[in-house]
Amino acid sequence: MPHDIEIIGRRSSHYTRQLRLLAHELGIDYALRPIHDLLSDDPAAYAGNPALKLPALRCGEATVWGSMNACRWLARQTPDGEARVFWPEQASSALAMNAHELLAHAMAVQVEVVFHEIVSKRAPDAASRKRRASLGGSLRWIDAHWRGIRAELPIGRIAIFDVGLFCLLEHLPFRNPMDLSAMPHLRAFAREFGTRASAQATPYSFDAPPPETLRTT
Ligand SMILES: N[C@@H](CCC(=O)N[C@@H](CS)C(=O)NCC(=O)O)C(=O)O
Repeated sequence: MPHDIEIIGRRSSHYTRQLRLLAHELGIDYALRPIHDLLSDDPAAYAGNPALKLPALRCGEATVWGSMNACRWLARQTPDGEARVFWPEQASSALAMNAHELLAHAMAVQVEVVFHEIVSKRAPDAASRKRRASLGGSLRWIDAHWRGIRAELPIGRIAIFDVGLFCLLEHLPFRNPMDLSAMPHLRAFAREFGTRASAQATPYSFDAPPPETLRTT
């Protein structure tokens, strides 16, 4: 590996897991540097990202913000890494493009649901109902079009779609339990993908606080 690689993120984050999981799939070593204070408004806490978002990837002199940029940069660290991955922009039919759009949206709306409802404990309102309807609707659409979507994902390559979908589906019971009983394809997919070594090496957990916050004096 040409550089030491550091992922700056959180073990409880589905976007961070996407990146970690891809690193495991590609056999790339990395160190995880946890971001402890999600409410910090100092970009330095997020590897310099002024959007105050995670994850980021540090690789030699380069720091890359955003999970998709980071996945691509990571894949470039091995000779055939980029070619082994099926990237969202390689989806060519309307069905496959729409599936990627809905997954990207569902991952983003999950952050908002967790932030507003679980972390901030805000009372439900019209906006929170719409967020939930949009998350559920996106997942139901993916489940309903499952066979068509699968038919367009190449066998033998690591589809970012699969990596992201798995990270989202496992994030639901971890942070935002939802009834998926009417989505049999998604449940079966999560079960099967969860047997992969990369999935088992990256379980969700909350990062321990930094040592100074453990001091009692
Ligand atoms: N487009 C970004 C979105 C990342 C994102 O929303 N990350 C969440 C954690 S899973 C985050 O930064 N949450 C903190 C916040 O929104 O304040 C990416 O793909 O990396």
